[in-house]
Amino acid sequence: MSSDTTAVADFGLIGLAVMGQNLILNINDHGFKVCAFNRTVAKVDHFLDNEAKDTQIIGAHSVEEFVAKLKRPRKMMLLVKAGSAVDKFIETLLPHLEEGDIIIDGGNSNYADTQRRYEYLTSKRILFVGCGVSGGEEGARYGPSLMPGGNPKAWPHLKPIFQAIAAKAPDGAPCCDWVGEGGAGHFVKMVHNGIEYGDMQLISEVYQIFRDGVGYTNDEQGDIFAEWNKGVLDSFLIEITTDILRFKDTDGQPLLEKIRDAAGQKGTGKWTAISALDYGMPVTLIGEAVFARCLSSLKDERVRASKALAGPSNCKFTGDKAKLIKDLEQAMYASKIISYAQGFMLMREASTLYKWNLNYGSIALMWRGGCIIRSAFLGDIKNAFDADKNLESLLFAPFFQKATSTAQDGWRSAICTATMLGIPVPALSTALSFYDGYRTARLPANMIQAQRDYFGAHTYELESSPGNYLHTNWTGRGGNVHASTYDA
Ligand code: NBP
Repeated sequence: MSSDTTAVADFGLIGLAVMGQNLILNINDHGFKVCAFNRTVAKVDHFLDNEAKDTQIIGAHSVEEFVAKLKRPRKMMLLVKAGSAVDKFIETLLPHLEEGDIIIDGGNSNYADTQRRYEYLTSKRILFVGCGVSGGEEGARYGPSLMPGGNPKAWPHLKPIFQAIAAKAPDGAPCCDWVGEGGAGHFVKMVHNGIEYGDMQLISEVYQIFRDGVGYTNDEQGDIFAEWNKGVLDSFLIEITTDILRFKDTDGQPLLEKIRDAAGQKGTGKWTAISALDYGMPVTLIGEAVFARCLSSLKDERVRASKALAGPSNCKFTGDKAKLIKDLEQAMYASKIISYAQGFMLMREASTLYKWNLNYGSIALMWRGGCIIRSAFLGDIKNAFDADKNLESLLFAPFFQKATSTAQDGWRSAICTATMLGIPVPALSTALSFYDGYRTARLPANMIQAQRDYFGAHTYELESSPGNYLHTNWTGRGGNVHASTYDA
């Protein structure tokens, strides 16, 4: 290995596990000199002698040596376990850094931690960037989707490296652009993961209708998904679903059918749902997708319930199969539109609260390649934000207005079919309920307000005088004193 101790490296990376090693090799491939460091220092030499052999990658055996090897302003990324390891490394690095140096956290950190670290490091005159990295090991090696946010002064220094190593969308555009300030990068990555939960749940619901309702074989379903991948649903997840449906175990039987139906989760879908509740945004589809995983993991209880609880007498589909396939394609497409619209609503709310100045068109562009939710459809979202930067909701974009309007008959029909067959479709149906709720000028919330005022004197507003809170003594008993008005 090189013993050079002068500042020669364009970029430093700390964390030599799967993500770090692959990202370093990717950066090296693009002509940048990288210096590697790791808590367990022996891994540095192992990496240099093996995976990084015959590259221009260099290593360091201490934080001091690592910092000394970086060109100014120093650019260093942490790819270590999310949580206290990030804070620990920041504290270890700080005494060796100078004003204007850049620390990037590329791990799966919670955006609130990123916001906190951004504020702390800004006070120390260090430029902090929280960067969502999507695409797993393969993405890190050959092109991830990168979602950097934090101190915008860092971006001009990072842009040439990040855009070189990022995945490229089909039109060649890099799947990396500046997301916004503070914790924006990790927030956007979190919403990306939540949307991924939603897309996966939608596909799973359609698979169950095909399997249990229609009785299609896995190969027959594989053919339908392959066909869908040529249309509006064209995406990585539809593509891998086709492969999964067609995949045979060593005995020639579909492997999929042998897999236990209890879904795991690592938490980013849950974080998205929690922040949706925190910010009062109706991100219902991701919420249902998280709960559907929770329900799936109650496997033993469900098996008992399957024997105790009755379903409909007819649970086999006997209608027009070709029409059902078309309806389900439209139902999935329209539900996806709702899910993305909800995700962008959540980002807009957080952006307003934290003053992140989120760049919505770029976010759609960043998701077009290198990540799990990559799809042709994201190009349409990008176009919608290009046409109107201040788009209130994706559903107001003429393209998506038309798409949901065209899809709605099939969407409604598919949900009716599933409901009559007793097949659960939480994501498909919550999307439709949201659509109907969103396009309803007068919802029944007046009843809720009246009830709240009746039992708790919580007050209500009249349509004729919004902002003016009134209390009625509904029963003639009790007094006219009302509770303070508040929004929960
Ligand atoms: P891991 O998440 O498994 O973390 C391993 C690294 O963290 C090693 O360098 C390890 O050092 C270091 N580390 C740990 Br563990 N505890 C530490 C501590 N207390 N102080 C300092 N260093 C510590 O690695 P990964 O799977 O490569 O992921 C890296 C980051 O990227 C994570 O935040 C992860 O969530 C995120 N991410 C992962 C993927 C993926 O597909 N794996 C995708 C996107 C993002 P050691 O060698 O000394 O133990």
